[in-house]
Amino acid sequence: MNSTCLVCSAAIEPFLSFGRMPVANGFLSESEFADEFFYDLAVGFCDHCSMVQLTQPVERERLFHDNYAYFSSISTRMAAHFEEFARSVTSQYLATSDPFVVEIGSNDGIMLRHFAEAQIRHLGIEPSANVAQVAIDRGINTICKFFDADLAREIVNRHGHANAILAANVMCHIADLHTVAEGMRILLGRQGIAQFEDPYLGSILEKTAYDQIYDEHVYYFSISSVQRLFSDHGLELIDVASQSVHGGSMRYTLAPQGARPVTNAVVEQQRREAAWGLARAETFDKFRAAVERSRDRLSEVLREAHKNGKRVVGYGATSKSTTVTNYCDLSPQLIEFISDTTPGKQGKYSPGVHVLVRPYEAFAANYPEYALLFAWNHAEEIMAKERDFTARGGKWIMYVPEVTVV
Ligand code: DWN
Ligand code: SAH
Ligand code: ZN
Repeated sequence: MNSTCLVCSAAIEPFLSFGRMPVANGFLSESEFADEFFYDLAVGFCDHCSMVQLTQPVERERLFHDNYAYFSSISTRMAAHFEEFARSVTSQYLATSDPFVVEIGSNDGIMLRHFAEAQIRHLGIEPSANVAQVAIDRGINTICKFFDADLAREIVNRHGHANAILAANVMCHIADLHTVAEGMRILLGRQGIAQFEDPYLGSILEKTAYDQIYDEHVYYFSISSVQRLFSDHGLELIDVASQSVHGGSMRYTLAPQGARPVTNAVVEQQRREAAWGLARAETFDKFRAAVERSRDRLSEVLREAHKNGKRVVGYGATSKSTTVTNYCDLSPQLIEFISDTTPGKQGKYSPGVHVLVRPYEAFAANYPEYALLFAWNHAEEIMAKERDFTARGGKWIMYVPEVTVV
């Protein structure tokens, strides 16, 4: 099925389809099975503006509401990452009198809390009411709305221009990026900068991390697609920096056109993207082939374990796991349950395939032979705390960058 680019309206063709998918963070109870919502998950590449994107985005109110399942502060590693992010913004961009910081998609305040604690003027924009409330309870100024150009005007009227706009793992979630880019330009005035980070297309392709593809991730950014999108709104990409979190992210720095020098890092990363062929159809065809191989191999490993009477438990009920379990058809027959530390996910079933999510204690109380690491992006943190599991002979099944049993 052909569709049109969400950024530039050119025609695009999908290069990879996953079939029918439920909402990635739509953990549900048994009584809700009958009414579960499904859509067709597929990604395409726009030849015209080089944006990789979902061909059929899901309505945002289905994804972000007063019962959003992801609480950012759940991982120690991410808490440390955002503390460092806040520190670097403060020292580089806030050395002025009475600075003002705005964060888009501030969730439970994992990053903004550092500005609040330092008594720096700050404002979080977070449409999911339950996670926003956690931030508010922590004393972090938060508005429960979707960010757009109108809201940016309101913020300028009330608080003045922002010295820094920050956004982590949220820009790629917003289908209408034009109103967001426009809002950022309005909110920044002439002096400010914006910094945002998201999973990087180059890393997703390199690691065959196809599970980053799900409803909330509408876009898979590269340097060229980001540059092009924001330049239409008077914002220039002045710096980029790779980040190791979430399996390989990119942090982009934007400033009003001509306001600040462009670093070499931008030019170098662009050169790398050209060499990799990040804008060539063959690159995406190769990715599709690698994804299909990965799916077949993982399915085989799990079916083999089941045949041999081995227990397999999923580790981390991630959004990403919804793509994997549904695409590879991993039913409760193959995965006994998924262990997760988020109270709101526990006792519910995973979207689509309906594997039960249980508290971490259920994993620790009766170790299975295999743990399927859905939270592979937190592998270091998790392996460090699960030495006892491996010491007792437990094995990890991993599927990024390749299906392996270790
Ligand atoms: O982009 C997004 C990122 C920032 O977060 C959102 N669209 C949604 C979400 O994606 P995710 O669900 O794939 O994120 P994580 O961080 O990979 O999720 C980790 C999950 O694993 C959480 O449910 C918590 C759980 N967990 C656990 O049970 N034990 C995590 C750790 C570190 C643990 O030790
Ligand atoms: N920044 C956090 C949260 C990422 S999850 C982190 O990196 O851990 C994505 C968050 O963006 C969710 O909390 C969601 O409610 C929020 N969000 C989605 N669309 C948004 C929009 N248009 N404006 C502001 N926030 C949005
Ligand atoms: Zn386009």
